[in-house]
Amino acid sequence: GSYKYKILKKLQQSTPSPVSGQQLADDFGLSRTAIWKYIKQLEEEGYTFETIRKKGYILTSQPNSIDPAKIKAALETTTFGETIIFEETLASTQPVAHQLAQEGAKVGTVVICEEQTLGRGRMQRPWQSQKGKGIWMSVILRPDVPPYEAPQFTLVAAVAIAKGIEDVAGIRPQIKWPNDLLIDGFKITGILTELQADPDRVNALIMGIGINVNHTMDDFPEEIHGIATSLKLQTGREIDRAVLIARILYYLEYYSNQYVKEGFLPIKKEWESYSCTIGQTIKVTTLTEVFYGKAVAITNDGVLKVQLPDGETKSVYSADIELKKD
Ligand code: BTX
Repeated sequence: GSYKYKILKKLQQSTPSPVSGQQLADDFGLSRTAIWKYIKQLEEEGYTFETIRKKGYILTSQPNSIDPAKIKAALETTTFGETIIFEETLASTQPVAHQLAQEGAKVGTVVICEEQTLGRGRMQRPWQSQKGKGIWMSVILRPDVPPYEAPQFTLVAAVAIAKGIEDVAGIRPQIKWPNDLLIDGFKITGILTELQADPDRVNALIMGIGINVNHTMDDFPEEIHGIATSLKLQTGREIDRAVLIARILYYLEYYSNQYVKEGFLPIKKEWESYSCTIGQTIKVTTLTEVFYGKAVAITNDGVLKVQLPDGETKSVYSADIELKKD
């Protein structure tokens, strides 16, 4: 099976140019007949090829599946995505990833499914995860950082996802502190960072990522019309989820490594370039209070600074914020 996806990767990389059967045969030390058989197998999985006489095969379309082998064919990481646990339906990918992390799963292990029946956001709020439409995944990180730095990884993930979306969908999302990606003010992505830690050491971060990819408005339940949007609604085209997943894993690996080596500062600059929060008047809801103010900055630790009407500045570590549209 692995030759099949190596051949696929070659064809993906050369699109829209053809690759000859002979070339593929030479590259992998296979016969041309073997190559032809793999192409037929890929066609059965829903890939389509144009065959040009004497020139070879051009990949013309791909099924929009999140088959682990297809994700792997698109991966450009060192370790992230090496292990991918795929299920058609899960209540939520988070508890599965928690369990695996406890059992010692490696950094970069991914749990992903086509549909979540009990997807959740922060504070047990529901996360709508329609079958086949989005990316519902949890990634296990094991950064060597103290637990109090964990919340910054939500910002790291936000940057990684924003970059991945920008590369693959050609559209630039905005980051709303701390854990939402928006396009045009509508929510495209939610991030849920959960922690397994000792008092002084992070054992695992379970990074839950939900991205609305190929939804039409009808695919969303009524209660989030007016809140949610999808990449397809925003770009007018179907986005290949496997390619987007691979790209996000690439950036997640890159930026989480960079965080551990260089700290938050270089990532903070990226974060700021995507931010739609700083400079805005916002409503802040924490567990204990609600107040209004102006978001003035994030600190080098990822803490949001909010200036109140009386001039006092507050540090916000964790909250829901609403951008005031006026
Ligand atoms: P959050 O608490 O910031 O956002 C949850 C809120 O977002 C809901 O109350 C609702 O208003 C709105 N909402 C629900 N579903 C959607 C949607 N599909 N698109 C846009 N808005 C929506 C955000 O929490 C964190 C979400 C993480 C989801 C991932 S998916 C993989 C992993 N598994 C799992 O159960 N959760 C994470």
